[in-house]
Amino acid sequence: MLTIYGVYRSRASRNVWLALELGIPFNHVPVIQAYRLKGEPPAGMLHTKSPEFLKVNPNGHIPSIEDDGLVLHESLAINLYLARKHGGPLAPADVAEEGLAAMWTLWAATEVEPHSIQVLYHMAARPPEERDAKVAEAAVEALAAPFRVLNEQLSKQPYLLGERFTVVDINVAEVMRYALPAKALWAENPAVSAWLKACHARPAYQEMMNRRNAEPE
Ligand SMILES: N[C@@H](CCC(=O)N[C@@H](CS)C(=O)NCC(=O)O)C(=O)O
Repeated sequence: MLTIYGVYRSRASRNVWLALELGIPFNHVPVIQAYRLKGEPPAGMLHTKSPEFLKVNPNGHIPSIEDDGLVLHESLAINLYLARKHGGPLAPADVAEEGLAAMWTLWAATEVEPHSIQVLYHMAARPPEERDAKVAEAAVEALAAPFRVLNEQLSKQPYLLGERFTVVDINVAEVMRYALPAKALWAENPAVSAWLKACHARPAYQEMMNRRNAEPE
């Protein structure tokens, strides 16, 4: 049985979305980010620096999974593993698609996420007095090129691997989502906007978001 460690308001959302798409049962252990705690955590709740959780993930980060004795960290790698394990249309179908899945996933992690997370922090998530407009501006500027690359790809085909929605769309959509506050980037790249809208219309995404919104902020 799969166990997913990490509150829904974290990168665990990526794994929960995929598990719901796959229709696989899972235990959810809501480990919270230590930096979000104001005082002691609710009784029995683990956080990212709890000794019990550090035994699962010595990096002190969420998410992690445990699946039939295998422990994995890194949200995007976890998704590639779960898709490969369970197969079906969400998984890469052959070695060429495996290559493309790794390429787009690593592209999202390296070319997009370092900037999209800054957009999220400095345009939306942090209290206004902790936001830095210059950091936000630099992040938006850095995202112009990757947005163009993605827009070109999605102008040719509806999803990243072609005609069907796959784990690759989940991995890239979850990283791109952080850039939503930068409205101009989305307006300038209509194929990216249409693709994200289609990804977010999926029942599994909406179920994941309902669970996330039900969690205390
Ligand atoms: N590259 C990692 C990043 C994991 C990460 O930074 N997770 C955040 C929550 S989304 C975390 O655990 N923060 C808690 C902390 O730094 O104490 C992944 O994709 O899984």
